[in-house]
Amino acid sequence: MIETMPKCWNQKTKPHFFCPGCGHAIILKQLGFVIDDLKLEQEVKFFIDIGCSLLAWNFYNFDTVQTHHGRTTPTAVGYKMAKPKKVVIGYMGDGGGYAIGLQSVLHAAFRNDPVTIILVNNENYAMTGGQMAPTTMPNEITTTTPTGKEVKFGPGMHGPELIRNIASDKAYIARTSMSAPEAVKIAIKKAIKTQIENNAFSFLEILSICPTNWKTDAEGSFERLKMAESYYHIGEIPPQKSSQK
Ligand SMILES: Cc1ncc(C[n+]2csc(CCOP(=O)(O)OP(=O)(O)O)c2C)c(N)n1
Ligand code: SF4
Repeated sequence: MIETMPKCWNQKTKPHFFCPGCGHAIILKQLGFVIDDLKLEQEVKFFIDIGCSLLAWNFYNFDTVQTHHGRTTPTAVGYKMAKPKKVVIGYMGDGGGYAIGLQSVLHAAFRNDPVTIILVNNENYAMTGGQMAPTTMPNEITTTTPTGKEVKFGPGMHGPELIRNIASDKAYIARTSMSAPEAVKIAIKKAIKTQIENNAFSFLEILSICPTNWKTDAEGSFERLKMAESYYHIGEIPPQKSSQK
């Protein structure tokens, strides 16, 4: 039988709080299926950021910890240090992970902390009204770049590629897109298995849509997502051959 909803999904809190068509909800559903498949409901501790990720605070039946903006990674890492047998997942937006919380993500990768970080890249600060984020692409329109992001603000940030440079070779670092939910599920499973089986860091960026701030309908959202998919490389980012970290 094909399951339509994860078993670890808290049914009492559905319909959820995300805007209609939001990518977060599609991604969180895939995460739920992975937790079911790996039978981790009792083992997992889920840490969420400020930003639209906070709307997941009651999404599942398992324990979820609400952290401050950009502080999800150190909170998750601290918990893992205290409870090494638990499976620890941090979930955040591109603002939370690549702007205010970047230093914590980099240190966790550098130390090879055995946690899984899932970062949803919708190219804007969604919860605060759609401002430019580090991942906003050149010429992309946001509320603070109404005529398109200018060259002086730099290119869109390639987070997984940056992290790969300092991460252990044992770490799993990848980017995927919510346009392919099955691929999202496979990548999340790989990331969590890296934590459990290799006792290593894992980082997954997922390209996503924000129809509310993008002011797009379903077709327009997926057209803009396609542009992100051609700007940002989709797939695993393997260790460089010369490196032995
Ligand atoms: C220390 C601090 N600075 C700024 C804010 C305001 N703030 C709340 S959410 C947010 C940005 C969220 O963007 P992102 O992390 O990309 O997540 P999204 O909402 O796009 O999913 C900001 C700047 C805050 N809550 N705390
Ligand atoms: S503002 Fe954007 S990211 Fe936030 S819930 Fe709505 S559609 Fe999703």
